[in-house]
Amino acid sequence: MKKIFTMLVLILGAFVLNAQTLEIYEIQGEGMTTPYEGQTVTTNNNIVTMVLGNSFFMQTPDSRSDNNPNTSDGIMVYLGQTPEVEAGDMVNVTGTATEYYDMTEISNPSVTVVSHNNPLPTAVLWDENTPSPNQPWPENEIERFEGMLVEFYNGVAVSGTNIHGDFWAVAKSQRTFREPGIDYPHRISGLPVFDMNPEKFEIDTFSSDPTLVKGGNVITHVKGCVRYSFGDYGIYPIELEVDTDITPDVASDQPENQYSVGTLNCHVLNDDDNAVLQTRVAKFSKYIREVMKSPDIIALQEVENNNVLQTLANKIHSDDASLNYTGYIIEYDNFSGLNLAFLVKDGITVTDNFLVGETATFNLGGGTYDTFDRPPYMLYAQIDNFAFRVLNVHLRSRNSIDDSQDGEFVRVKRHEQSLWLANYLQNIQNSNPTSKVAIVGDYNAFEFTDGYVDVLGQITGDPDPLGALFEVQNIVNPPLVNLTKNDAQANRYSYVYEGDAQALDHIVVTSAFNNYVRYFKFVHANSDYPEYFENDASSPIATSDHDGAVFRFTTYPIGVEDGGVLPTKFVLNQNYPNPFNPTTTITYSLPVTRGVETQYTVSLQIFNSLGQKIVTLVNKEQAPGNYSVQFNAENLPSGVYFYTLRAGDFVSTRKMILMK
Ligand SMILES: [Ca+2]
Ligand SMILES: [Ca+2]
Ligand SMILES: [Ca+2]
Ligand SMILES: [Ca+2]
Repeated sequence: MKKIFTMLVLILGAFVLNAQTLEIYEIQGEGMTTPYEGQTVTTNNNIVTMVLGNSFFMQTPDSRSDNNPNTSDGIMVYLGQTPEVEAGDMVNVTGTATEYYDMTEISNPSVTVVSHNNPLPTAVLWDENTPSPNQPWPENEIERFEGMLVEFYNGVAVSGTNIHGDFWAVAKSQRTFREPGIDYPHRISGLPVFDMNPEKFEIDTFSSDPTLVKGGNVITHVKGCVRYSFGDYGIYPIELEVDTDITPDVASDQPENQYSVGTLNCHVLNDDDNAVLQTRVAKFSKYIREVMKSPDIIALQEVENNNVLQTLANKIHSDDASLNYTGYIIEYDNFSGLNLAFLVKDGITVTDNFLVGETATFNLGGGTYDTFDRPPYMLYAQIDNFAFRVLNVHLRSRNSIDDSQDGEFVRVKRHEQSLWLANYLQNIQNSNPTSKVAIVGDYNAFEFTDGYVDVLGQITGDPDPLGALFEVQNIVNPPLVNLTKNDAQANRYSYVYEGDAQALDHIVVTSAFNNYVRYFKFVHANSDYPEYFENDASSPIATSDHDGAVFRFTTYPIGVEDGGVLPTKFVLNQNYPNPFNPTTTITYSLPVTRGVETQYTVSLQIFNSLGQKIVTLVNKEQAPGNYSVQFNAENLPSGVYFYTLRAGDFVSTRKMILMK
């Protein structure tokens, strides 16, 4: 028995040492790794498809393909030096079948060129279903193309080009967005799951000669070889036709009668290195002025200290002398040394500013923890008599949210932050339902549920019906308005993570404020733009990793029944119908007056012909706008009546006739 076994080992050993002649698809196999790993293999008469710096790709000619979609007909040959072959060469290769960080290749090869100028094998066509957008994904969904020529038409870039020359793409016309739910393959019964958009892959251009794109740019056509690197599949293009317009997507110019608040996460703006700080403030100045269009108030996150903030304010002023911003920052001791801050333009009066929630704590597993590492920062502002507040937030990120050790803490902390803010904001609404509050900043949460915590749903009182592990508690009423949902679906993002566009930053307003809101937009020059400009002081592109958002409002509300056109004078109109029986409608207008109190004390009363008051139809504070009131006289006798409108100093009376 022992003798037979020894003989078998010797025979196998001899087999391994002698090169086996195989087709490429046999070397690749149907699995995730080559069945010949570590063995010497020979494969003859294949076509070179692409030559890289120290390697090349080759593929089985069409005539010899196994036509098996589960095996790749292509493979990389790694030389470690410049290959002396060209695309179209037919070659014989002997070398070691290797899995180099899970990329199948033939290494230490000897290469013989058989002939030149052969046609390249036909590329496999990718489309909206290949790679599959659906989970569960076959393990070899892209592995089966590894090393092989593929192509697609009318795809789209889903990220900007990174510093290595790579960008994310899909072989379909729809961009990939973060979707509601828990990251697949994690799941909790009854809760939504985000499929992770498996249809994404990278396109690798070369850092020495990168193709610069931004997310959303159309890829008219790409053909290239599939590679695997650092956990992701990608294509090295041999043909690439892509839109390279990287113009920033900026806010419109601010109309004269509007005011604005913006938010921007500054991605660790510190003064550790003064040269870096000078470049960065130059970029921030451009981003704030040219992309955000100089909002009247800018809420900033991740600013280290007052020196940094002051340097930025000074830079903006030196770039445009008409812009005078005052910086507000409360340096709060926290682990990152990063703080919330405001820049406030001249013309806006700041009456107070303070942190909230510094003392809030929650309990978990016998421990007590701070609810906020970065307590929200409140600013009280006033424009003439129009008072409003801006609450700047930077909530706990989702990092480690799925982790079996730390995940629970992250989830509970996010839930506790949401609850604290919901209660705090509802207290404001309870004490004064007309409070105009904008809660702006980096929520580290989406406008929908992430399956664990519906952060925005809890804070706004407008929960995502898909639900969350921590059910939204009924605290906030009336609901707050997340302006993110006002922006076009395709524009709802401030951040891009591996090709998934997502809104982490939001501007939420009380419903009392929403009636004054005229404009909201995410502005884009960062999150899905080329990283190449991050050290270019002359460009606003790649100023931060987040994009900003801007909203604008007037100090007078949007007309309720007039389609937004506000009256410019007091009017009490003749009732209609008139004569009437028994109901009629009375309409009146309260004008917009710039720079003065915009709430009127309004009364509308009905009198009989003897001057006796019959009824008060309106008695309250009202904003500029057009109003309409029904009057029902079914219990009154026929006759002449009068109605009188008082609004501030304005008084007007009209006559009407009830005919029964
Ligand atoms: Ca095949
Ligand atoms: Ca592989
Ligand atoms: Ca492989
Ligand atoms: Ca998806």
